[in-house]
Amino acid sequence: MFESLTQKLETAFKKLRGQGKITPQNVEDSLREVRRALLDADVNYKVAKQFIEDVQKRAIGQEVLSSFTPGQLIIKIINDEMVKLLGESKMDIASAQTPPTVILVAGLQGSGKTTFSAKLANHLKSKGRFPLLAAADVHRPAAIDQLEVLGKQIEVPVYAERGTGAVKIAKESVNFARKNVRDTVIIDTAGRLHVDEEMMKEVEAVRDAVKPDEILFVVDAMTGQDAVNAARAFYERLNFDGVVLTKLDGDSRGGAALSIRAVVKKPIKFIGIGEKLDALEQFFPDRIASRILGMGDIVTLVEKAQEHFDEEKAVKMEEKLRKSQFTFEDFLDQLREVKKMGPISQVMGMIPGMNKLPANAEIDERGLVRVEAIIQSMTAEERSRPGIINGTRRRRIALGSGTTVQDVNRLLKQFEEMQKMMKKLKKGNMRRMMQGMNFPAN
Ligand SMILES: Nc1nc2c(ncn2[C@@H]2O[C@H](COP(=O)(O)OP(=O)(O)O)[C@@H](O)[C@H]2O)c(=O)[nH]1
Ligand SMILES: [Mg+2]
Repeated sequence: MFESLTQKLETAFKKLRGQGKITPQNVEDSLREVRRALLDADVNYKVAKQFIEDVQKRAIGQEVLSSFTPGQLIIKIINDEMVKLLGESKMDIASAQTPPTVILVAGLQGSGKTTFSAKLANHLKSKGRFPLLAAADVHRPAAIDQLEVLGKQIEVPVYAERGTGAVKIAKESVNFARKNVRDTVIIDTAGRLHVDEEMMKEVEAVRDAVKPDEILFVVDAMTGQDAVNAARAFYERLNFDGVVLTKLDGDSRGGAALSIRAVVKKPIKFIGIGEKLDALEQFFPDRIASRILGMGDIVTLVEKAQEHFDEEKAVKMEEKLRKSQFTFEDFLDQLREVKKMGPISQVMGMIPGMNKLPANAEIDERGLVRVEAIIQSMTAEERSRPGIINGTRRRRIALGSGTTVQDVNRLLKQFEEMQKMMKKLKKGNMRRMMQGMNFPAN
């Protein structure tokens, strides 16, 4: 699913990763590549243009967060915008106040309507509902047979009547459902290879006859821009409620998925991911976005860091440092903030300034555990006035924390250096302070 788009986006992001700071220039450069990747994936050009503009606006506006690597931040922004583009949240299908709920399934020929109808029936059945399938595709004789075969497989009744029109079958199926206590009717209709007037009229007539609670438009994701055009045409005539994207298991380039919502302003509700009748998924925009980006981990990490890194606290901390009031107590606080976010090795790169550390500045979990142990072995007074920690106290602290006097000495020395360095810093500069907190593992 979306492999080539994912690959191209990765290339675009790689260039940003090396950069230290988000500037209008490097945002523009990388977004140009993102845009090209989207167009190659057959995303509607207007949609791609708007998308890039939105990302750009947010990226430039977020210079405060130059704390992350630009690559990580851009990926997060692109991810958020992609979720927005795909539609914010999943949507359930309508349910009629008085049963049966009537669902009309429309779309071009071969898009997967009949398969989807059966999949949906299967899905509803598994949720305890009693669906009925209605075979209202009367134009291809095999279509009714196909639905009957599928219905048998999932043990869902199929309403069919050979030699009649679609409107009559649809109406009768609703009556049949009422009499036979089926709570949901799924009406499978005929499609054509291309949007044509006769087909539209027929679907409209069916709609007017049964007044469906939900009209779902089925579209083959592999058809890219054609899918978008078909969606627009059906939308103008039918004002459908939701979209079903099929064949996402194939080598879909992703264009349809990314464009349809923006073009028709209707949610994608389901995706088909295979020919089998259980190959149906509810549509979750965030999952699809992270599949497209292939960067789920980074997005999660940036989110965690944004969540946990308390900007206000950091500013206060900086103030303290500049006044040399930063104590081991504060330091311990910081350490714990960092640890909340997850494995240190992953998280460090996302702490302001940490991403600038030289590659040989080793940080590992054990080193931090040791630092924490040392600080914990200090008395409250020692923590706030490290100056009083003489030789005897050092030995006691080493013993109490299961470390050596050298370890304690090293920590004290680094802490002192950090305080010195902080005095030289300009206001607002968090980076160096955090860098000062880089205590080597051993
Ligand atoms: N790989 C894959 N094939 C699908 C999917 N949905 C439908 N198909 C296949 O697409 C073809 C056309 O499906 P059909 O339901 O008959 O389309 P209809 O003409 O719109 O009713 C059939 O061969 C289906 O098995 C899907 O999600 N993935
Ligand atoms: Mg069909």
